[in-house]
Order: sequence, then C-alpha cells, then structure tokens
Amino acid sequence: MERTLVLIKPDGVQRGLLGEVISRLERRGLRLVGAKFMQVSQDLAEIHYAIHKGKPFYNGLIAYITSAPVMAMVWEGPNAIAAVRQTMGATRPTEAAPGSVRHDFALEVGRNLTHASDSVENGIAEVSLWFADQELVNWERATDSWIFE
Ligand code: DAT
Ligand code: MG
Repeated sequence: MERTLVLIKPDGVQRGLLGEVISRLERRGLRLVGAKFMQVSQDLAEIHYAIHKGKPFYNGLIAYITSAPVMAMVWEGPNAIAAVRQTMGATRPTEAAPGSVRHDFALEVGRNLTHASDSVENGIAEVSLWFADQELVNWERATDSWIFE
C-alpha cells in the first residue's frame, strides 16, 4: 500500500475546488488517511520545494504556495503514487490528459491547483514533513475488499 501527500494549493481553495478534487480521489477508490486545512509557513514551503531552489520559478512558487490556505491530505491505496499523479494530470495543464484535474480546471503551470508526491520515497518523506504520526488515521473501509484486490 502506497501513501501520497496531496495538496490542494491556494488557487484550488480560492476557486472552491476542494470538493471537486476530493470527490475525484474518493471515486478513484483511494482511502483518506489524514487532512488539514492550513496556512503554509515560509519554512515549510522552502523545505517542501527545496529541490526547485535556484530555478527561475522558485520565488514565485514559494509566494504562490504561501499566499492563501491549502488543504493538505494523505491518501493511500495500491499504486497510490501513480494513480494520484494521473488523476491530477501533467505539471503543465496544457499537457495534462483530458479528464484530469489540471486539464479540466487549469491553464498555467504556476496555477496548476494541486500537488501530489512523485515517488514512493518522496511520498514517505512528504507525509512525514507535513503530518505528525498522530494526525494520521489507520482504518479499514467497509468497501476496501471491493477496491483493493
Ligand atoms: P509537479 O507539481 O507536477 O510535481 P514539479 O515538482 O516539477 O511539478 O514542480 C513543482 C511546481 O513548480 C509545479 O506544480 C508548478 C511549478 N513549476 C514547475 N515547473 C515550472 C515552470 N517551468 N514554470 C513555472 N512553474 C513551474
Ligand atoms: Mg513535484
């Protein structure tokens, strides 16, 4: 079972797309493990996006993610990393597959609505960066055996 950190970024919150994005992840069959609505601090933003430090878009990226609240979540399931990246779509909305969140609701790479971990290892690291252990809920869903083989 994989776990992925999902953020609905400030544009998604401001545009009232929380329900839309969460609904897609629920319908996909993923299981919610943790969620919090929060303002991102400068420190957290810089650690989360450390890999992009020095790139031309870095300052704008930090300003964007700290500009308004985000919805931070952990979702789990078999192949959760690939499944959620697919549901969100490619980084550039104009390259995102039709039917994906970024295709259906976004136009610009700097306003692409969501974040999702890009590997199992980064999923583990990002979940522990954003959530304390006691904020995560281990539970079984009544429908699990109809979704997880
Ligand atoms: P993703 O969010 O799909 O994992 P990423 O990790 O490569 O993409 O980049 C993180 C975020 O940085 C991305 O969601 C939007 C922004 N970004 C990436 N490349 C960019 C670019 N060339 N110009 C502007 N913003 C960019
Ligand atoms: Mg990324």
